[in-house]
Amino acid sequence: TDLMNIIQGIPKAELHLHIEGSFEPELMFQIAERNNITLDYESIDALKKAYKFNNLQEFLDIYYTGAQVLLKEEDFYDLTWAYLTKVHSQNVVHVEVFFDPQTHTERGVDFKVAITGIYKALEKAKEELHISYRLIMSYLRHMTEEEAFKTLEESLPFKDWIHGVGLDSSEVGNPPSKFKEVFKASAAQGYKLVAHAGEEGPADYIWEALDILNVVRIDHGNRCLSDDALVDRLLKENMALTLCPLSNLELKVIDKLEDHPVAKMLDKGILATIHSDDPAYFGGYMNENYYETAKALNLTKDQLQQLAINAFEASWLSDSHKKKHI
Ligand code: ES4
Ligand code: ZN
Repeated sequence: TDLMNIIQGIPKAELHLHIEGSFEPELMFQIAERNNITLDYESIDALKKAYKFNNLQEFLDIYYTGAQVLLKEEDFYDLTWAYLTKVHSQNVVHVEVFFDPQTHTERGVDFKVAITGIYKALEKAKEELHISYRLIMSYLRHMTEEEAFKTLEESLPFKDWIHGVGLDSSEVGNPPSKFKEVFKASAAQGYKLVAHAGEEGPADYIWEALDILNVVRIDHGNRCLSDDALVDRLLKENMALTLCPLSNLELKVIDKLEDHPVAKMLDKGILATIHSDDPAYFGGYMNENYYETAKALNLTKDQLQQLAINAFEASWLSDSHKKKHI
C-alpha cells in the first residue's frame, strides 16, 4: 500500500526493543530442539495460540518461559541476528537494544554467554548491514535492588560493550525509587539511564524515574497525559517517551489503537517515538507499529517523519551522526 511504502521509505531508529521479546516461535523451537529441551507447547501454532494477554504480567510469564531455551552463546547470537536482519529489511538503521541479564543468570547461564552472543551479532550487523547500535542491560524490577547490584558488578568486565541500564518487568508495586542506589552506582560507572515507567503504573512513577533515578528517556510513559505538570516537565526537558502501540494494545494498556496517546503527545510537542517492544509476541516489528498506528490515528506523512526524527534525536548517537537523520 501507499502508506506502507511511505513507512518503508523512512529510515528509522528503534530505541525500545527487548531482544528476548524478538524470539520468534520458529526459532524458539529450533533452538529448543538443538538444546534437547522440550517446550510445553506441542507445535508452533499451539505456542502462538498462547499469545493472548490480559495484562503485562500474563505476557511476562510467557516471555520468561520462552527465554529458558537460550543456553549457549550461539543461541543469543542467532536470536539477535534474526532480529537485526528482520529490521534491516524494514529500513531500520539504528537500534538501541535491551537485554535482561537476570533472566539468564537466574537460570545458571553466565552473563558472559548472553552478552557475548548478543554483542557478536550487533557487531556483525554494524559491519555487514550498516546498522549502528547501542546495548542496554535492564534490571528486573520484580527482583531486589541487591540483585540488581550483583548484575551491575557482573557487567563491569563488559563495560565497553554496554551503553546504558534500564528497568523493566512487573511495574505496579515496584516503583523506580526501589532502584535509586543501583541507578546512582550505574551512572557512576558511566552508564546512561532509562526506565520503563507509566505503562501500567501511574504518572507518579514517571516523576520518580525523572527525579529519583535521573533517567534520560522514559520507556512507555503512556500515563503522563493525566498530569499537566508532568507534561510541562517533559516539554521543558525535551524528554523522550519510547512508545510501543502494538504492545499497549496486546497488553490492554489501551482498549483500541484509536485510543493511543501518541498523536496527542505530538500535538503537545512531546518528543514521542514509536517502537516494537517485544515484536515476536505483539504482532509487529517497527513498520507494523508505524502502520497500524498511522491508520488508527490518521497520522500524516509529516507526523510519521516527525516520529522517526524524534527517535534519532532521542537516540544515543553522537550529534554528528544524528545530524544525518534529522
Ligand atoms: C516488557 Cl512491555 C514490557 N514491560 C515491562 N517489561 C518488559 N520486558 C519485556 N517487555
Ligand atoms: Zn519494554
